[in-house]
Amino acid sequence: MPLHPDARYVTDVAPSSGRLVAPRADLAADSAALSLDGDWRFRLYPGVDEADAAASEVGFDDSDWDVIDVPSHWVLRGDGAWGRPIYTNVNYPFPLDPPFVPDANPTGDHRRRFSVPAEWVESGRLWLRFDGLESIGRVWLNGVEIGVLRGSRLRNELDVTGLVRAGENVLVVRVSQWSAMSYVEDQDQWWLPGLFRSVTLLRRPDAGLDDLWVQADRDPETGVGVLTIEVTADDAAFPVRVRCAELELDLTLNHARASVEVGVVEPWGADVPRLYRLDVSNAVESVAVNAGFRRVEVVGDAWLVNGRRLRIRGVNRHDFDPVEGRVFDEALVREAMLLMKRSNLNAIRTSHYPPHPGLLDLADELGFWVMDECDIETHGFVHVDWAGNPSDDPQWREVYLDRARRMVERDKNHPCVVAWSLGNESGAGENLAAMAAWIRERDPGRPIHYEGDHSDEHVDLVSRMYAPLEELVRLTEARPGRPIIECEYVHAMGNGAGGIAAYEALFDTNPAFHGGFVWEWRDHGLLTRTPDGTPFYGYGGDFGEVFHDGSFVCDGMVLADGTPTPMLAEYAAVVTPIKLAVGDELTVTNLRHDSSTADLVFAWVHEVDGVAVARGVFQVPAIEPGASASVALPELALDAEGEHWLTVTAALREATPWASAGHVVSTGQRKLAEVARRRPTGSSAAVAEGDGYTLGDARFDRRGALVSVGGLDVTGGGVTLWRAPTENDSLATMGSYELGDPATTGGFGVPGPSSAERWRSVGLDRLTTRVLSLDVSASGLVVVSRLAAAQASVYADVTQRWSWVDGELRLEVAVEPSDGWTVTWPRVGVHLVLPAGYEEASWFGTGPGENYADSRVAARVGRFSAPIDELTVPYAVPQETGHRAELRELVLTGGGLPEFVVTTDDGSDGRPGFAVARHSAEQWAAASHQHELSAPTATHLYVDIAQHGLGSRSCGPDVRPEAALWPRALAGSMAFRVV
Ligand code: IPT
Repeated sequence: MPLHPDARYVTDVAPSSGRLVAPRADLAADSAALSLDGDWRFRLYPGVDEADAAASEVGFDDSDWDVIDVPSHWVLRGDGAWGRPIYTNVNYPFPLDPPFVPDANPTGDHRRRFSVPAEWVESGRLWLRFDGLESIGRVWLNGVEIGVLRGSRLRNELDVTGLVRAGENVLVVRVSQWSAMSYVEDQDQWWLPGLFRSVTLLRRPDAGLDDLWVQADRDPETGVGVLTIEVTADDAAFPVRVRCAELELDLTLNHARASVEVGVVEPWGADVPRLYRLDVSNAVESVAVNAGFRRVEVVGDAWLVNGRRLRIRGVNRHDFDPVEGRVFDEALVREAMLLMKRSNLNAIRTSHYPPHPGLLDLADELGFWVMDECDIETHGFVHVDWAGNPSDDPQWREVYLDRARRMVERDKNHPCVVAWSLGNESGAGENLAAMAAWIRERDPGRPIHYEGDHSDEHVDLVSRMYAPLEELVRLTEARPGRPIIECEYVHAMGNGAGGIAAYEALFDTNPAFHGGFVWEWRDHGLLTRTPDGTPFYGYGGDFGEVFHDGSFVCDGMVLADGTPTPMLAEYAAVVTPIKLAVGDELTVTNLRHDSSTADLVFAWVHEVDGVAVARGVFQVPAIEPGASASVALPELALDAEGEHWLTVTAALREATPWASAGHVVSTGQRKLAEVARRRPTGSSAAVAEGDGYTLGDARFDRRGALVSVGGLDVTGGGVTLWRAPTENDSLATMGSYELGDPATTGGFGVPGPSSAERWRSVGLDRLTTRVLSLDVSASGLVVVSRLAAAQASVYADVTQRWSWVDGELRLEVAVEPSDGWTVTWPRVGVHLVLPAGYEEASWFGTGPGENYADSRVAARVGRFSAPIDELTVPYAVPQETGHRAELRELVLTGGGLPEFVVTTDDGSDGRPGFAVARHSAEQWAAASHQHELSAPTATHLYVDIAQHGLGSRSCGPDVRPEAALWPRALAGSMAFRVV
């Protein structure tokens, strides 16, 4: 049965309708407002047709309805009684049949009574504001229908003057999950219906300051500021006074618009977010505006702010919380933004809709370049080659234009907004072109961005996502004289992304590159429970969805619970604007936008084998943005035995609003010398004993596998080539270097099986061992074995030379692949199984975080210690984690167990790295959530001679050739000791 005529509005292709107020700026006014947040009566219907027509009537009895708090998403309340969240990425979770949506269209009636004081209705106007509701709302006030609201992440205001009564009023909002608008809101995120942003009744005085636009320009040459103020209000609203004590400004406007020169001003920028507070007032209302003086321009291939090219060290950010969904919490968001600042991030793309306005207030205050993106995405049409795409269908033109208007008008006063983005992944078309034209006309002061149309005709910034290096280089030729950015890159899903430093190095080669925005800030795991009550962060499929996109919603630099992943530290180290080159001297380069290095202390420490022996501070002159300076290294004594390292840090001299004094902005390191140690000689003989062999204090079984060391159960010791695939190993959305020649494929390679699929196809996850020979001699035990998988003709031969020297068990390993391998190897590692119970690890090697061949910038050489549980990262999907390259010495302690010590040698293939974990690669690979891992029964130690890089192939380029582990002869040596 088709929709009842009364319910057909849900499939109308139209902007909001009803008693709408023209879109206007988000203003901090002193006029009264009544928050309607809090408890509302709530009833959920299976479809819009089933909604109770009488519910809109004033006298309707809702006393038996449920209660819901606003703002909220009803699917995140009610313990499943009100439905569950659904996750899809590109796909629509309903048939592609625009503008229609399924009959099963969860529809929630929200009812609230509120009282207003009598004087509110006696004079002036009353406006009802909705900051966000998903995806469509029909609204009645005191039984009168006042509007149909569309545009989930955009503000709507309705003029309800004359409808509000003194005393009790009844507001009813009927929100449906699906509507025609869902076709243009196909962002990669949870579908979360509800009244998820505030509802407010505003008392608007007659002749109030309805809309204001303050443009604060600053001449980059002279520093002179010009304020242009535009007031949209009744004639009776004038004169309007604009005051700013700091600027000694007191201006009276008698008409809508005025410009005034205010002398030399300090610029607003992401490094130094200098705001001037303006008071704009008239007889009835006063509004506070934070003005930031800056000029944004695109000149040739330069995207300039205040005359300097921007370098975007950015991140894509969604409004997201694992409990509340898209409901905004100022304190939590501030905390996250402080962490961004401490991680050297200076820019945010508000993927993929205008954020809660509070985000922009924080960005103004703390200093972030913001790309404000409109609430438009039609990605699912890509599956039908964009046939019927709303972006190019005249029927949708007004919807697109309306959204552009509502974004620009709401957010126009924010100095942080330095670009408007038309939306995301919506193909190409006339409606996008019309949006660009409207925005350009309305606000020529900010460039326009949109990635989805690679003709780049309607935009000021040439933008790509996940483009590999080669594609970016090609773009500089294809789009000469234009600024280039990556609006999404280095996909932070699971363990990765690797290869960040290669982008940074490329960006340094050509000024047309303005940097990029990481995809993305945070995993969108939603807090839920297993049937037996274990809490966990769920992803697609964990909420009973029949059709979903799995863990692709967990791809952030911080986990769902807010814990930073190692990628955040890696990104911070790669993009730091303070470059420290420690060579024969220290060279400091300042790539900040607008502050010198005067706020930094440059300290050094000299360590021998990771132990500090001397410290000092460099006298570095204040370096201006874009400049460098060099100073001499300290004179140091380098005769002690061991490795001599000089580590330099640039740290904050004083606390800032985002970090405490001493916060490290950049680190540089150099090995100064290595004075060789004397090595003990003289080894014990191996002897056959019982069912196996004895070598010093070590025992082996009859096939030469380790059984114990110094009386401690230490088993295995064989070579493994397998790692639990990362999501970059197991997903292959965008092609692979393994298959494609970068020169002919633009660098993406051609689509092909993922690394994990290839690895499994040759049985790397199920290798078997056959001992080829076992030599027992006076110098030890030599075991040669062959690793191969069922039905495979390729193999690897492993030679293990065990010896007992000076109280420790030494192992030299050599691995030799057969001919015919066509896949990379995940790792070449020695796997030892120790008793469960070890608690702590301390090591001399690289750290503090995990690091791989293509993610090693944040790692430094030194001594570190950590609880074993913190050596691995609980990614949403269990996967390879915890590798730290170039180990020298590792000590495991705790659990009442004897100390277990591992040392390595620096050989022809470098020093092995290590990982210690509660679970094995096989156990990780078999689980799809952390809570599926069984209780630990062992401590797993991997000493890796090599590991494959990480890459970014879950969405982007594969591991680059220089970090790929192709089968080759490899060797390493290590020693084990029980104390
Ligand atoms: C790109 C999307 O813009 C973003 O929303 C997110 O889905 C990201 O990828 C992956 O996590 S689209 C991709 C198919 C290039």
